Amino acid sequence: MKYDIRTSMDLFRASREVIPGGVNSPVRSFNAVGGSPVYIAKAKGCQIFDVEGKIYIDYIGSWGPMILGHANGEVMSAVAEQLHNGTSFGLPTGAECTLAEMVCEMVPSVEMLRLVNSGTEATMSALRLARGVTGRERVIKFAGCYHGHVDALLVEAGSGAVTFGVPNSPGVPERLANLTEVARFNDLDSVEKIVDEYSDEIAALIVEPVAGNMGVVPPAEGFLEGLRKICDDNGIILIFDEVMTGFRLARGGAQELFGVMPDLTTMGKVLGGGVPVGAFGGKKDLMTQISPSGPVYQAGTLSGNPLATAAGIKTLQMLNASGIYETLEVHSGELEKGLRERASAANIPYRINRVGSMITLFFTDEDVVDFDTAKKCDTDAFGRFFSAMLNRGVMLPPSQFESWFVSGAHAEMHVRKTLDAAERAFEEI
Ligand code: KE4
Repeated sequence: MKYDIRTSMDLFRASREVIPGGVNSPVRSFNAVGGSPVYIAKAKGCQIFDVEGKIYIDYIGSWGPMILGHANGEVMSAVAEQLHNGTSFGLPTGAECTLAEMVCEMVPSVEMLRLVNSGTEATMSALRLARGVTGRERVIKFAGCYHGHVDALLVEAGSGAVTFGVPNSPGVPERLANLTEVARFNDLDSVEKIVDEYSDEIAALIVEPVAGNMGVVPPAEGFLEGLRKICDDNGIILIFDEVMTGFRLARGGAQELFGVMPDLTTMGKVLGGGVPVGAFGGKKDLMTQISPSGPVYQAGTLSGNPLATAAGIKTLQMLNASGIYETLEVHSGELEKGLRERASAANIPYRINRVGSMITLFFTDEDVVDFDTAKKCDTDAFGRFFSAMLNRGVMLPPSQFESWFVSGAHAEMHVRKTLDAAERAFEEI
């Protein structure tokens, strides 16, 4: 095997010649935190190894999929076994049916689903379905929520869009953007106002039930229940975007945790165990409107491909078999508690929002409850903290507006090492 001895800087220089910004997804560029990206050679458990041999405790977790940790032995064996039997056929396989049956058993509101290849495809397809079945065109989203780079949803979007200051991306036709109404997360009045104005024109309301793309922002008491009622009263399709929360916050995702059932759910990340996958699902009367059983067209060459279904089935089997959610809660709680203690001791203005194994440390002295309060954070302070942690072998997501992810592979000692690094980093910044 040709051994690549190039450093991260060498690779970044070369990549920028042939890939926009040198990366295949903007948040990987480290633009938001300064410096240049670290190129990864391999990963195992909760650790990642860069091309120069440096080792980091990883809280990116591929932005969510790696809930079991990197290169989990059983998942890798399942994928390896499938590799020898072929990677894609363009014809149906039994594994697609098995994975769909597992999802329907785990996610309370899902009776039927379609597999796709990314979270973006899932939300794009769910939106088209909602518009197709209602005959309406407008959609409601929330400022700071990110649902992939779907044209209609790149309006006041979170994650990389806000990190790079393009929450409303060029290239999205104004006529299309004008069909997207933007409400304020945790503010039911802001939704009521839009519905009062456009009620019978609104096809769908899409929300991250726990926002993860402005940093972690939990739903306020009654918020999700309020959205459910508004949608019921106005014939609006309620879409929970659980691409990040699905299978992570509970077996059945946020809808199980908070007990509020959407009409459609979008999924991804954990569902593929790190192999590209997405899915959208819901009640049969909606999903049967999807081609070929219904008129709403949706398709994909690699949808439900054997590698993704092999990884997904094994991942979900392991999530169902283990007490991982209890372990995640213990270690994530220890991380939160330790960060609070150390940030307070260093007199750092901070807030921490956490739901299960999704956590964000905000550099601010104001509670973060929506996009406006999230944007008040001191992103320069976050950048300094990020670098100080990186230098001490801890890889945080390179943006203030992201969730950290704890995995089942993060043990007590990794949390302790992280907190030791944080103690010194708080002093340094
Ligand atoms: P993908 O198309 O990136 O697979 O999924 C889009 C998506 C949809 N919905 C939610 C709630 C999401 O969080 C995402 C993608 N999340 C970001 C991280 N915040 C992906 C990281 C990236 O863009 O590189």
